[in-house]
Parts: sequence; structure tokens; C-alpha cells
Amino acid sequence: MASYIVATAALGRTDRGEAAGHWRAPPGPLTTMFGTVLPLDGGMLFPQESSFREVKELNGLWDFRADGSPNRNEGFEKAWYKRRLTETGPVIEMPVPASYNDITQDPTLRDFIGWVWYEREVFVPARWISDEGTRVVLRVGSAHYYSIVWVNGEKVTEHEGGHLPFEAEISSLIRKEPTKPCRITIAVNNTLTLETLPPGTIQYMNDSSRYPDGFFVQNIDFDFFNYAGIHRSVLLYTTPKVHVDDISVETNFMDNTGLVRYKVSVQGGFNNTLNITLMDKDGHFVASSTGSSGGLKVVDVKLWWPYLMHENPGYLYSMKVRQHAHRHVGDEYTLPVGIRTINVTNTQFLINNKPFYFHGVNKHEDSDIRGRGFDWPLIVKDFNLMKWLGVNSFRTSHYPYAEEILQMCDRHGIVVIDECPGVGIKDIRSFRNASLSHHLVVMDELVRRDKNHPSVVMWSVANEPASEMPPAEFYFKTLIEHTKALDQTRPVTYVTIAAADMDKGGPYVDVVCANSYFAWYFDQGRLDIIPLQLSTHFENWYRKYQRPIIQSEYGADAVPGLHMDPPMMFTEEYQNALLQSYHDVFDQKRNQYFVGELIWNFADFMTSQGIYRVVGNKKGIFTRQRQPKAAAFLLRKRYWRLANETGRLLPD
Ligand code: GCB
Repeated sequence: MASYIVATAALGRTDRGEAAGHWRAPPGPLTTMFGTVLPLDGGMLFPQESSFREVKELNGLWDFRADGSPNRNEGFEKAWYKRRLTETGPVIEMPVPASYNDITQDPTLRDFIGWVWYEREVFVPARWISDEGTRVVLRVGSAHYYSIVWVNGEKVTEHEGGHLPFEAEISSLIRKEPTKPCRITIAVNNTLTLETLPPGTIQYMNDSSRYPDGFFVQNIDFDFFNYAGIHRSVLLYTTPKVHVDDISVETNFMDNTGLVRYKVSVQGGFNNTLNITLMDKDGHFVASSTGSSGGLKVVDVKLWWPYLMHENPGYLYSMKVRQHAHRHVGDEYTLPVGIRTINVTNTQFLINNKPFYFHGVNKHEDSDIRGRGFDWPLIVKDFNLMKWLGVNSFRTSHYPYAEEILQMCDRHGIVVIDECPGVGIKDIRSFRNASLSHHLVVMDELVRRDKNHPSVVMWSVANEPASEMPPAEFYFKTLIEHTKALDQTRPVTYVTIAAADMDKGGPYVDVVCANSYFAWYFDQGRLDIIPLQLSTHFENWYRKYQRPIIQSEYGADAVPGLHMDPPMMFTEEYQNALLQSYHDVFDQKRNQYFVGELIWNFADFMTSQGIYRVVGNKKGIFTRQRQPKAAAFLLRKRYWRLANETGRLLPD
């Protein structure tokens, strides 16, 4: 069970943090109690088909109902999970995966806060039921924010957190009533609290002369719409009873020889034999080994290189893990493996011992109608746009993205800074032990899911927290040390906006990731201050911490089609001119300690409504529909030039 004892030096006491356990609902009408969750008692391998495993996707239309009762608790009071959802009230059809917010014409559903209920029936193949040696697992790729899952009215799991997968073994349950279809009910609650990631608060408006009875709003301190629902695929998959539960690889090389160190864990039985075989891209044998841990030597290694750094980027070997169990069928799982190293010096970010310069983007999982729902056409279009731009990297601002996206990054050589949902941590009460212990669990879940992706080169534990607050120092020191202990092969950062932030967290991060919005949020319209302010800013960072620096965000809103020359804020000309001024400074620092630039943002994206946002954040260089603004062409020219100057393989 992943729960952490958090020693709070600052408060001088020790407290037991319940990991992702009793999710504390906001006071008042949304209260419901949950059981304890055991999130990390196994691996979380991406489901895959093999001769021994099957996958059945449950995507499509589900029955759906939002619990509009005043306390949002009617579904629990009336046990909606016990019967078909159609028997307890009206339902609508809801696509999965998708956010539910933008699907209907109903503004109350768009801004709904509380429990929504999804249900669908599925036929489980008869042989999955009759074969006692088959293990059947129900998996949800992600659902935002808190989920409870029932199968045929029995609770099988619950999970806190909106961007990471969770699953439950349901073999014995479906064998109870083998001839009946299997009814899956998933209740999802998007309420954010001071202890959730990201945090939020519910505020009741009690002035009855201005607000109706029970009126409340959800306050958040982050700049994107809190989309909700089942955002990634729901699957049933099988494994043999005795099965490969988890695999970890670490890679290295010396001269022409690569090394893959591996660890495999098997669940469900003993007396296992494990055969590990590494094959190259063409399926040719490369190396083999036996046992649950060991090393594979790769002669004439083909390294995993980033896009634009090598003529053959994203080279992946396949590591086949074949497990034979006494009197059982055995199992097989094949993991793609990229052999590469990451190192950070005081001034450089090294991939395979060569300096790597990030020229990339920050993204969001965000699009019209789907919200944050997984969508292949969008994902492939985004990769094509990134390649057109000459992007070699992106940051998963501000939460973990779908695994399928990381798999594409592995194959295409797109480098990833993998960020957890630690965004908007601004309230001092969100630095308490309950928050910290949940944040630690989220890092456990993130590293467990993404540890084997060669594209992931750095972990980001947070974005722009209020690090000037006294408890922040202990909070981030604990978080960063914990993450480094989980994975000793990758650097760790948190993304900062204010110089004051780093006074506390700076010594612990391996790379300084600094956001800044000169001539936008400050000195509005004054592009002429950028050279001075930006270079002073960089010099101060470097003098103080002697770490490589990445400009992890910079940009300006531009309403597509709005023009003014001389440039004025919100025009395409201003966005271009602001980027250009930043680029001039980047180019001065590039050969010193400055190792990357990530534009904010790849595309326009939805936010909550407010006077600073005109139907969302418009800092995209593409519109939300993925059409280029003028800045896309500016950046494209620059990135291809940078690729030629920095990306070629430097001679030894
Ligand atoms: C930031 C945040 C990002 C915002 C952006 C902006 O510093 O990290 O989430 O969207 O600024 O446009 O204000």
C-alpha cells in the first residue's frame, strides 16, 4: 500500500498521510465517503495483444446521467450502480472517450460539478469466463477526477486523479453469473479540493439577495478548463493467471556496445522461468537472457536518437519477455526499448553524451467538442504539425498525456518533459501533509507508467507553485528527492515563473525550467524591454544555481486575423515580434548555459470564463482547429535553422 509517513520538519511533527485514500469531498452538499485505495500494489503495463493476451475496447456510446440533485448524492443514496441506469432515471448517450462538457447544448452540463454516471453492458467472450486460467482486467486509461467502478453492482475499484490509468481484476466477478452480460458502471466526480492535484476549492455564495439557495462555484488557480469525464479508452484485457506484471529497463552504452538492464516481476504463481529476448527493428535476434533481472549486451548498438539529431531517429529494439510457469500456459509481453543515456552538467543537457537543445512546444490535451478526450486524428495531426515545425521536444503541460502519445514520441524521436498535474498549487493549505502524500503517490503512478519510455528525458513535479510560502521548501525537497529515488536515470525539475520561487526549490532541481511573460503580463506593449529583462533574468538564474536553463514557457495571445503595425497586443504581429525578441536573447545564451525553448503554446486551448480570456487562451501558434497563425511560420523557420545548427551529430 502506498501511503507515506511525511515528516514535517517545518511544523515539527510527524503525520501519516493516507495515500489517495479517503478523498476529502468539499464540505456541504457534495460530501460522500470513499474507501481506501491501494494504487501501487502492482505494475501498470500498457495492455497489449499477444498469443497469450487479448484486448477488448469498450469505447463508443455509454449511458450517462449527471446527478443534478442538490447534494449530488442521489446516485449513492439510491444505489444507481445496483440496477441499469435507465431504471433509475433518464439517460443520454455519451461518447467514450471524451469530456462530457462540450457534447450537449446544455450549459449546466458544460459547467457541471459533482458526480456523473456512465454505464454500459458488455458481452465477455465465453472462453474468458470458462477458462479459470484466464485473468480478466478492466482498465480505464483516465477519468477526471475521482472515479468509482462497479461491475454488476459490485464495487471493483476507485481512483483519485485525472490523468493516469487504473484497473481492477474482475475474473471471479464475471464468473458468478456467466451467462449474463457484464454491466460496468463508472461514477466520476470533477470536484477539486485543497488536496487534489490540481487543487481547487468550492465556494458557496450565501448571500440570498444575490444567489439562489445552494449556489456554489469551483475556484481554480490554473489556466485551462477543468474538463471532466472518461478521457481515455476503457478496456477489458486478459492475461494468463500467472503473468508478467511489470518490467523495468535501464539502458546504457559504451563505445559500440549497448547495455539493457532489466527487471521483471511475475504475479499469480511461483516456479517461473523467464526468457528474455532482444530483437532489432527487423525482428533479428540481438541478445537473450534468463531470470527476473539481468543485463543484455548489444553489439553494434543502434542508439535511440531524437528527431533531427540523427538520420534514423527513434530506433527501438523489442524486448520479448516469455514466462513459462509450471502447469500453466505461461505469458508473453513485448516491450519496445530505446537505448540511450541522459546526463546533465552545469551547462548542458546531454543525450547519448551529445549536447541536446530543446526546440519545442508546450501542449494541452484539448480540442473542440472532445475537450480532453483521446482522439487519434487529432494526435496524428499534432505530430504532423510538430514535424512540419521542426519540433524535437515538448512538455506535457500540465498533466500526464495518454500513453499512446508517448509511444508515438518513442517511435518518432520526440523528446518529452513529463509533467505531473501539480499545477495551481497556490494556497498555503495545499502544502499540508495530505496534499504532499497524494502528490508523492501521483509521482509513483507517473513513474510506474512512463519509466520505460526512451522519449521521456525529465520529470517535472509541478508548474509554478507558490514556492515563496514557508512550507513549500520542505514540500518540494521531499517531492524532488522522492522522484529522484524512484528513478535515478532521469533529471527532475519543477517549472518556475518567479525568481523568488527558486530561492526555495532551486538547489534541488537538476535543470532550471523558467517561464516568463515579459511585455505581456508586465510592461504591457513594451517589446523594447525584453532584451534587458530576459538576459538579466537568465544571468541571475545561472549565477545563483549553475544549472542549465530551459525557457519552459514564453508567448503572447494573438487573435487569429487581427493585424496592426506597429504591433499591438493581441495581434499576430505582436505575437511574432515578441517571439523574435525572445529569440534574439536565446541566441546569445545558447552557447553558454541555455539549453532549450518551448513556446507557450502549440495551439489555442479552452480555459474557464473570465475577463482575461476571449473564449480560451489564444497564445497558440496554431488555432484550436490547428490552423497556423503567422507565428507558426516564424517558428518553423527558426526551428529548422536550429536543427541544422544544433541537432547534427557533433564529432567526438
Ligand atoms: C503560465 C502557465 C500556463 C498559462 C500561461 C498563460 O505561466 O503556466 O498554464 O496558460 O502562463 O498564458 O498565462
